[in-house]
Amino acid sequence: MLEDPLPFQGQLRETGPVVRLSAHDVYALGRYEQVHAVLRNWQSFQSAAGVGLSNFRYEKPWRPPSLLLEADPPHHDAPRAVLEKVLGPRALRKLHGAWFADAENLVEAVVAQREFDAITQLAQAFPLRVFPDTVGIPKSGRENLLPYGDHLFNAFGPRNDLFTRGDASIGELSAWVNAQCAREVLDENGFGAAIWAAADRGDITYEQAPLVVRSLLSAGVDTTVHGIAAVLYAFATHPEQWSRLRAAPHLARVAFDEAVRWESPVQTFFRTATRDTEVAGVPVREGEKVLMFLGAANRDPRRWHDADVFDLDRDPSGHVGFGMGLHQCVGQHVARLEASALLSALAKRVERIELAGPAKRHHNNTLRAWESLPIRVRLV
Ligand code: 4IA
Repeated sequence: MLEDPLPFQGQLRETGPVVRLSAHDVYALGRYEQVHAVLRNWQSFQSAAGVGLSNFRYEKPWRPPSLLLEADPPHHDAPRAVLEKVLGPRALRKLHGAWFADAENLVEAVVAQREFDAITQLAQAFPLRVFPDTVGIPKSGRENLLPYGDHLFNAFGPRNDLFTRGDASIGELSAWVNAQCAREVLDENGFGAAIWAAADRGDITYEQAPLVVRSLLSAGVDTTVHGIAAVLYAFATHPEQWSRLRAAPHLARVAFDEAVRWESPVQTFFRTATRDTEVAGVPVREGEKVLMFLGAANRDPRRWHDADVFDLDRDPSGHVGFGMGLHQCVGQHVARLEASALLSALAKRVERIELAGPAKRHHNNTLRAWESLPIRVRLV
């Protein structure tokens, strides 16, 4: 199932607009129309009871809930407004030059090897080069970022082997992450300091600031790593699309969004009904969990023509890979900037990109991820 979720997602979509998963006592949605509708309806489908399988009304969350992900209006809105500003297009314009230059340096060194693992050397290496520095955390301990994220995304459930194996080290990882959110340890020019400055202005409280920084470290690393991995895998297996990008490098952003649609690095999320309601005429009682399969919706043939095809000529906007509605990924501009910096650098130097061996999946309860992606490149 984690190795290849596509057959299940197809069955889910074809079974009906709402499917009962009796093993977990939840409703599941696989069609675009219903996933989209529930994501937009925060009034009837809340996030504050957790967006994983665990219902925070009855179970204590494994960490203090996120002020963004696991909150609803009105509490959600002040932290959201702060991050929208800190991570918005205006703020990112300042980073553009440095990130594109950094991507060139990394790509030059990596492609000189001709054969390499695109996961460790590009998809992980690039976000880890630019993002932690930009948040402003110290250098030491950064090896904790990916394992922390991996556990966070496993912890959305179910409580299987992946979850329990991560449990052993999460105390230490969490302690390290939480320590990076303190004002004293953050560089004064970074996203982290900008969040603390918002507390000085009274836009959020001083109690909220470290948790908002924690959201950056939680949601900003593994997601971009696997988003970039998705687009690299797509190009390695679609040489004609690589040629298309090389002929029109401005398509880098569209390519990234199309890869996010096609692979859906974040595969699933829950909401919880706040009242007796319905989805597609099926009654859903107050307090029930609804599981949305973003990956299934992003390949729903009712919404997408040739849904399984990675195609730079389509308009992928409207995909739910970043979510939809008021929780829609607040870091998506950061992710697009990272991906387009890397793709632009590659497109300049690499004429052909192909798999050099079997790609290996990394299993995670929420993420569609890669362990390794052996790549061979032919240089221009
Ligand atoms: C947070 C959905 C995923 C990308 C995500 C994970 C954690 C947080 C937000 C989003 O800790 O705020």
